[in-house]
Amino acid sequence: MAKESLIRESTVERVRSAKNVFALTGAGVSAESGVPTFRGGGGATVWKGMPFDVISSAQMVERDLAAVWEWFDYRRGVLRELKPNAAHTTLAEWEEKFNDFTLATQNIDGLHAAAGLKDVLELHGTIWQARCLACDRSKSLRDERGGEQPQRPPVCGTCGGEMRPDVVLFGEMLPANVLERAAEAAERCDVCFVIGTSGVVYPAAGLAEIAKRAGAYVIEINPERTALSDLCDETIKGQAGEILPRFQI
Ligand code: BV8
Ligand code: ZN
Repeated sequence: MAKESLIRESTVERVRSAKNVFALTGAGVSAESGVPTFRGGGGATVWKGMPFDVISSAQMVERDLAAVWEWFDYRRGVLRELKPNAAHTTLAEWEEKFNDFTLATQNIDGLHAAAGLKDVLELHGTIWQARCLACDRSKSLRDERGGEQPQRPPVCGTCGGEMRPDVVLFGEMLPANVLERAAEAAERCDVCFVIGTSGVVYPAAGLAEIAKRAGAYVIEINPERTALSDLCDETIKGQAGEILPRFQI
């Protein structure tokens, strides 16, 4: 049994008495569901020789949309069988327990919603939708069965245009309304959790800075130190799925 991470009683009390809680999550919150992270564990994800921030970039959509679809179809295939873990389910329970709980995720895997979280701020979009390059309409990819080879790139049912993954790629703006709501929640929270993120991708990582500047107590949950660790009031070293349920909110 891995050594239990220490959670200070004073921290548990502080969280239990918090009115407004904001949580920023990254790939690490899905790690215990079997979703590979991007950077942790000593190596960045590479796809067909391209680092993921090259294949997951705006210019790749122009340069090679078919390769972008191959990359996201591969990841959807991995995700299709995976389930939320205790971190996702605990955070979904917290939505009912705090009078003001907002969660913003950098993840595109849909696992927070699958765990029952009703209002998920998906800062980087979702792997489960396609969006038309011509008219911006989106459509769900949920009904595509694994194993089939659906048409790629998908064709927009409205205008016949080519569609792309409905995901925010490197070099692209985040959905303004989503980022705004996340920033407002970070601004007003008493406690900010930073869970399972290496804290290198902006503007998402900047949400922890907003919370800190606004006077929140910032708690990081991560087995490793990150780019945000110095900013946090404390880092609880360990796995999110093991630590979060122990707050017993
Ligand atoms: C933007 C969707 C304005 C795609 C993602 C040059 C040109 C343009 C922009 C930039 C540029 N240089 C820098 C930038 C800004 C860039 C950026 O921040 N780059 C970084 C790398 C330096 N940002 C952008 O481009 C953003 N847009 O700036 O727009 C603009 C517009 C035009 C021109 C200029 C500026 C858009 C960023 C969004 C990119 N899309 N995802 C996809 O998924 O393929 S980001 C991608 O990284 C994922 O969303 C991922 O979630 C995210 C961040 O990674 P993490 O979530 O932190 O995951 P990571 O693997 O890194 O870490 C996991 C952590 O979990 C580790 O710490 C590990 O220890 C921990 N862990 C492991 N197991 C557990 C655990 N923790 C807890 N429990 C466990 N069990
Ligand atoms: Zn269209």
